[in-house]
Formats: sequence, structure tokens, C-alpha cells
Amino acid sequence: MSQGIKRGLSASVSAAALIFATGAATAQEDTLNVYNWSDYIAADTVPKFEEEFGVSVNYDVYDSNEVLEGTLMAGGTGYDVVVPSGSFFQRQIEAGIYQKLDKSKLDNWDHLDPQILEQVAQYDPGNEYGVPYMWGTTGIGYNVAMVEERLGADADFDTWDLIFDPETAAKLADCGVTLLDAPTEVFNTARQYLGLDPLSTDEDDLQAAVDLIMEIRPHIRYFHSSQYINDLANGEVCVSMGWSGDVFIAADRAEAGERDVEVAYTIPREGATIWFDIMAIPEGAPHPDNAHKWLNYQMRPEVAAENVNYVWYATANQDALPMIDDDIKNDPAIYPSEEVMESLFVDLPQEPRFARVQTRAWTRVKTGQ
Ligand code: N2P
Repeated sequence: MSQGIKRGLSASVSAAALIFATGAATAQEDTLNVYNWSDYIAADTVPKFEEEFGVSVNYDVYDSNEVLEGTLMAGGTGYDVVVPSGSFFQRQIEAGIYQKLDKSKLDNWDHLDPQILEQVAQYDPGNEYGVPYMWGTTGIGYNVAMVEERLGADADFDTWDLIFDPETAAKLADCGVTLLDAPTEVFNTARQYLGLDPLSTDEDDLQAAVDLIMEIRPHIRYFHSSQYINDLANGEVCVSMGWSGDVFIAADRAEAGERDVEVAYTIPREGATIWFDIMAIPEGAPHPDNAHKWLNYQMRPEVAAENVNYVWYATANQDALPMIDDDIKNDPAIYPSEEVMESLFVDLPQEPRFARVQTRAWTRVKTGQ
């Protein structure tokens, strides 16, 4: 990950020397270092921004809040814009990681959906630090034919049994069942499946979740948070705990691919996580001015719509809606009904002590020991 940024920074240093020698403005002002989730932006959003603003963007990606947090906590990252999810964002704000937004530079702010702003304000009171970007759910992506082959034509797709019921998972193991490498989300979901409070910080509840995952562990092909997109699309795996838009990207690639693969997404009826990803500017960011330009650009309704039409996540931009493809905005798996909304839960930050216990449990789960 830091490869890209290092390359970008050294390039800008030498460019700065050159421009300084010719007496022009420093090249620093012409750079922006963005660290975002993989598969989370339209293909031409970065080039269009670069062209319009004359800013060169170093764009790095991650697929895990834990990875982003590790990078941020280490400090001095050189990033100008990062995109954590709500619960992580809250504790990072509390840790002093971010600078307040200068709203006078964000005149597209009013395009944001007030309801989403209110949701995000539970993490960022007064919406002082972050611009909500996209939101979605954590459900199941599956290969329709492969699952039907193993569970029968009347297979029930809308349940976490596909992953967490040991008998069902055993039947699916040979076609590839995968879990996100996202401890909080997997544990929250496992607790919910067991009928416990998904956000419980009781260690017995955590142990129950660990026991459940250990039981299905032999049937899990891998823990990864982005590889499943292509693997689902190519028929290499058949059931993945995954993020809504990423599964739709897989479905789209599957349809475009040569092999006849139908991939679908479900928000299981037992309930699921709803999350919000938020753009923010780290304290000490080298190019805060360009960061504000970037945030303001992302809030243009047409830019937000283009991103959504490319990555299939719901946007926090209400004025983008008229420009969003009908099959996206009318898809209840992307914009869920009121009823489904009620079955979703938001993640909240955990006490550091419990977070550490859970991280250790995750290592045990992943290694199967
Ligand atoms: C984008 C994944 C973002 C969803 N590929 C996780 N918050």
C-alpha cells in the first residue's frame, strides 16, 4: 500500500525542486494523496478531477478498516483523504486523527441527504469531520446454480444458514464458501445469527461466536475482503459473505464474462449490518486545500451518480438520485425497503479492551486453532 504513496511523494519532491528552480508555485499544491476502498469509484473520476483542477492524485486502496486504522494510528501517512466506516471513524476522531472540515470550502454540502447525515452524526456529532460517501449492507453473494446443485432447486437463499449452519456450509464447501476478513462484521453477524445482541461486548457471547465460526471453519475456503469479487464472477467460489456493491460488481462481471455464471446478493432475513463510509482529512495532511476540493467534487450530484452507477453502492447524495440507473435505485438490495431497513443494525465502536480481546479471537479463528 505505501508503495504508491512513496512513489507519489518522491515524484512530487523532485517536481517541486524543478518548479522552485523556475520560480513557479510549489508542486506541493498540485498533489493529492487519496486512500480509499478498492472498487469504490468510477474509472474516470480521478482523471476528470485531475484535469479540471490541475491536481495530480496518488490513489491507493485498501479493503479493510483494520488496515486503514493501523496505517492512520502509525501516523505521518501523507494521506490527504481517507474513507473509514462509521464505527471506526468515531474512535479515530476521538483519537485526534482528523482535522475539522472547512465547510466554507464545501459548497456542495447541501446535496447530501439529511437522513444520512443524521445517521453519520451518531459517529461524528454535528458532522464536523466527515463527508458521508456511500453506504451499504454486509450480506451474502452467491452463485445461484452452484448452490441449487448442492441444496436443491428449492434452496433458501435468504438466510445466514448458507454460511453459519454447519450442515449447510458442509454441503457447499466444495464449491467455495468465503468470509470477509473483517473481524467486527463477522463477529457481529455471528452473534446476531445466534440470537445474541450483535454488538454485545460480553466475553461469553464472543466465545459463542468463536465456537460457531470454528464449527464452520473447516468449510471456509478463505478469509478475504476483495478477492471474492472476481472469484464469484468466475465461478471459483459459490457463497461469500460480502459487501452489497461488491457482490453486484461480481454479478456484473459474471454476466459480462464468458462463463455462464449468475451471481446474486441477499440481505438475509435474520438481519445484517448497515454501514456508512465517510471521507475525512487526517490531521497533518500535506494538502488540505486539495483535499477539500476533492471532497467538494465528490459531492457534485453528477460525480456521485457516476460513482454509484459504476460501483453499485447507495450514495449519501440525495440530488444524485435522478441520475442513478433505474436498476440500481429500484433494487431493494441496494436501497432496501423500510421493512428490511428495520432488520439492519449499525455498528458502534467498541471499548479498546474488548476490541483487543476480539482481535485475538479473530487470529485464533482465522488460523483455526
Ligand atoms: C468497497 C467496499 C466498501 C465497503 N469495495 C465496506 N465498507
